Amino acid sequence: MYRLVCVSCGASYPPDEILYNCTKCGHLLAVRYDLPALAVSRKIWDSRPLSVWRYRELLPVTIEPVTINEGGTPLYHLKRLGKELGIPHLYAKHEGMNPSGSFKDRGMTVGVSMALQLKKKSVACASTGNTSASLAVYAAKAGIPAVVLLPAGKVAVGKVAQALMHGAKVISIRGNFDRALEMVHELCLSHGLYLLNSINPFRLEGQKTIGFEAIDQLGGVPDRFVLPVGNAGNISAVHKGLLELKELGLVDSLPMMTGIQAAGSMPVVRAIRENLPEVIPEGDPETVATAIRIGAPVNAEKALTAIRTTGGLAESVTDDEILAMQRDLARKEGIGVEPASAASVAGVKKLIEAGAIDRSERIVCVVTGHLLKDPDTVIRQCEPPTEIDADLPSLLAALRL
Ligand code: AN7
Repeated sequence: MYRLVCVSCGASYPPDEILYNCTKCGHLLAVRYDLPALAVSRKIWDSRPLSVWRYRELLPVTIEPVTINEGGTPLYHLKRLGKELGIPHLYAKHEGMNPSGSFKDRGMTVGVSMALQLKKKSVACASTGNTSASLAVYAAKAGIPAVVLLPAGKVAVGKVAQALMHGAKVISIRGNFDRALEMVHELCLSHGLYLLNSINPFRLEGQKTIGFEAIDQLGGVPDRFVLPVGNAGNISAVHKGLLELKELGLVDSLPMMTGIQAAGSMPVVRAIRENLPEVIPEGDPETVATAIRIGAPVNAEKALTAIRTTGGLAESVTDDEILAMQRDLARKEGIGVEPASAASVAGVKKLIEAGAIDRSERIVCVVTGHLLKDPDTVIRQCEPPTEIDADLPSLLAALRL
């Protein structure tokens, strides 16, 4: 029903081959379905609950999946923020509402299911945090061991807590995410662990369902999809899924794919701005949005194509802009997200103010992870609680009543 196809040279491999790169040219592989042969129908999808597995005909898993109800996340109409920005059709897809609190669960339900389908006995990843938390959760559900490599001192505490509590073997390396990914890749090739970073073509299949769900919830294709970009897996995955819907005749237009990066970590934005054929890695990325503190995004090639071919945009936002939007989402919309997630909406604000986006557009921002992932960054921005003696006069004084 599908093959693994090189995104660059088109070389094709059988579906059960355990490969992360094309053996001919070294580029990444993607799952290519024989779309006309699939029994996909809108009617069947509509009869199922909103979730990753609603779209199972467009997923590679044939066994009973490892699932804990991922996807089916809310799409919120940001009326108050939209009004402030003068954009009436601004939406946020809150991926922080997934089981482990980030969009990574969509990829991991598929990726860990594929690990079992391919008879792998253990799984591994490098991570800025959320991937490790999600992998730990799904490996626990599957009953197989997981190894996760984290950049020491640069992972938000909630994510480390999850990886530890769900039983992964957690290794902190004295190096950044990009180095951790190189190391875990080598480990997996030499020792047979199944690699579940976004170079794994199956994991990204799960993540493409963000786009499917948003279209189903909106009742149509938005003009623009805006995503925070780290390794650029998610923006590539959503684009791939939408191309499949178009080829199947289920949609007739594609949204403008728009990627937002942190100003201290913006190789994709640079490549778009300077019209480079490929990204130039940044050796020392830095941002408060540690989830997207990635200098050498492995999926950049696909992300550049997604942005360019859809007429999308790429923009960077400063840490201050990210944190200001994190507060705005929390206080004006009741939506609690981690800094990387606020980057998408902060990017829209910046692009609107620069006149780069038409105000009548229907815009879906993907907010990727939950506020509680990174409580330290939240606490640092807020006044501490007011501590008082346990009597009413003290309470009234504290409230200035
Ligand atoms: C909240 O966990 O890379 O562009 O190792 O956690 O697909 O990499 C996390 C990435 C955006 C960027 N928002 O997605 C990891 C990791 C949040 C994230 C991204 C991440 P990609």
